[in-house]
Amino acid sequence: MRLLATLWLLVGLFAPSAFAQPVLVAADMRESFSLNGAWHWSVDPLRDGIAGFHGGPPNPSTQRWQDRVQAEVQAANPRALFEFDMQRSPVTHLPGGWIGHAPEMRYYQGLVWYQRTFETPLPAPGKRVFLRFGAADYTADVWLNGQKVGTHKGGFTPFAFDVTKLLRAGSNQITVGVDSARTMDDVPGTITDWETYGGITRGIDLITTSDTYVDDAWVRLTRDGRIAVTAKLDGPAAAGQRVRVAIPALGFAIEGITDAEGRLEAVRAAPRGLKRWSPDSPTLYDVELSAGEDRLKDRIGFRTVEVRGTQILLNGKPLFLRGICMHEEELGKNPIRAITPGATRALLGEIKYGLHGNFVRLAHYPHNEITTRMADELGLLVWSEIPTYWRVNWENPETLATARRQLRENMLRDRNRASIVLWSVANETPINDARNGFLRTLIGDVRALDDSRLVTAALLSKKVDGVQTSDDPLVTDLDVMAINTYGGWYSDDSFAQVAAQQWRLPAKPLIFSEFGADTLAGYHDKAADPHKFSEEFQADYYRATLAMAAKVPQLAGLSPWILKDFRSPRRQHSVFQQGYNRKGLISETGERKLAFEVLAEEYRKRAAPK
Ligand code: GCB
Repeated sequence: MRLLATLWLLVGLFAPSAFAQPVLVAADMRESFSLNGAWHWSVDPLRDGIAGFHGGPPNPSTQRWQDRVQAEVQAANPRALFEFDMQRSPVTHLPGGWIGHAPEMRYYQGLVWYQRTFETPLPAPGKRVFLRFGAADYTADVWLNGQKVGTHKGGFTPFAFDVTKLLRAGSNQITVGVDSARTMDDVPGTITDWETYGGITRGIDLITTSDTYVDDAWVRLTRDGRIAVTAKLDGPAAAGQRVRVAIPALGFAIEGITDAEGRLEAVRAAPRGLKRWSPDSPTLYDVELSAGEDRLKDRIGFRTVEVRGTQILLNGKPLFLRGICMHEEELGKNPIRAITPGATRALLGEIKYGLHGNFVRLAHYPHNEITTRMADELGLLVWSEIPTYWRVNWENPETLATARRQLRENMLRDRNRASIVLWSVANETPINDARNGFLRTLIGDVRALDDSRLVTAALLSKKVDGVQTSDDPLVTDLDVMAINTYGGWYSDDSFAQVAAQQWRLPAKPLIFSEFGADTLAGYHDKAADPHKFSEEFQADYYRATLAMAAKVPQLAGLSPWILKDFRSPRRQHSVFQQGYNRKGLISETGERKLAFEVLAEEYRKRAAPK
């Protein structure tokens, strides 16, 4: 059984067809041409653009991607029929979820077409051009000048296609069909406690590289104090190519020659002068990679993270994670998931400077790469997660393949981010054999792709003889156990009972990865026993839960739920929620609730030198 699982793991990870898409590591640091901005959009609720009404190919009058300039065809042939007109469809600004395109898109789940034209010179000889999307939720089909370039499933990870041969000098037309519909075979499945934001939610770029280029490069500090490089070139001269990785500020370089597959593994003692990255001193170095004609830069921090007994060690020293959870949603009245450096700085700044935090759990899926870069810069440790959330079809190998692909895309995008210390494979999943096997495969993938960080998953607990405990067999597979706990919110327990709650858990580092209470900012209840949804209730709930947590000996960190109120279609209390999960310590527009100060005070104390 174990042998079979290992074989399945190896086949899945290394079969060329399964992961043929380029990685384009540090894509945001490469020469690029942004396709963000004005795009035409058009809904297609019955998916006529994809298939005809008898099945088979779509009717020419309804398919949106044909390589024709509609106005020209109609000028030549007045009888030509088009039942759409992308070039005269409404215009929106991308990236951003379609919830912001028009009020009637609020609950739309289905197919939306996007189209724009752009002018570009032909790629110079010896150059390659990739069309890259930071993310599109959930399935994206992409055409360039009428040619299908590819498909991608999964709403939160990047994907790119080599379009060098499809570009034309002068005007080019790009068409994207984005379908937000999901089933329980997808990841996440159909039920989430957040707005999934259908659409093209992250940047769209044309990225130019040399013919042979560094597709993947991972540069890190090993636990035994060496700098290690794992690189993969792609292109005609990928094999036997000299690769050089230099850190000019340290006068340091590693060189090596790629093998027949274009891969390189190299390692060298770290230079004496290396300053380690930490939340208190988030030192980043310019790292330059060169291979043949290709040049790639990145900004990388170097640190180690490991577990000793019930402690998490950063750079060899025990560290308490003073964190909070966050969804990918900007502050403001009508968020559309359009993350900019300013938007993410505002949120991470509240954690770092408002709460005195050093840690953020990016729930429940990979966040924008702008955010993980900003965490590197500001000095915030990161928990990075894939959306294996609540329930998916554990028995379906395709579902597992989708989860594995998202995990891999996330990890390859972000392995160079010093801020990331934990990879999480799931949130609050039910214990059963199929799920255990599914998640163990993901844990195996994490370990195969990155032996320098820790693996976790947010788990549930249960009460046995009045004591909270976990019987989740997965705990033994994880480096750090994480538990979501809502006693006093989803139960009627008094605050005294919450504070007195005892835990019996294995001797491993524990993070209380969620606890929280819905609260409408500005709703006050000064009674001795305040009602739920009031600011006073939330503040008392935090006091009680923090008192409970402080008594758990293996506690290594906290990430309460959640920094900011966030859109969730499940939350329809007409007075208190109005389509928002209100467990934020700040409202959707950034007003701080009373509990903000309760947590800030706790973190101030925990941060103070002992
Ligand atoms: C949870 C989930 C989170 C929810 C939260 C809540 O346990 O992990 O996604 O939003 O509880 O508010 O109930």
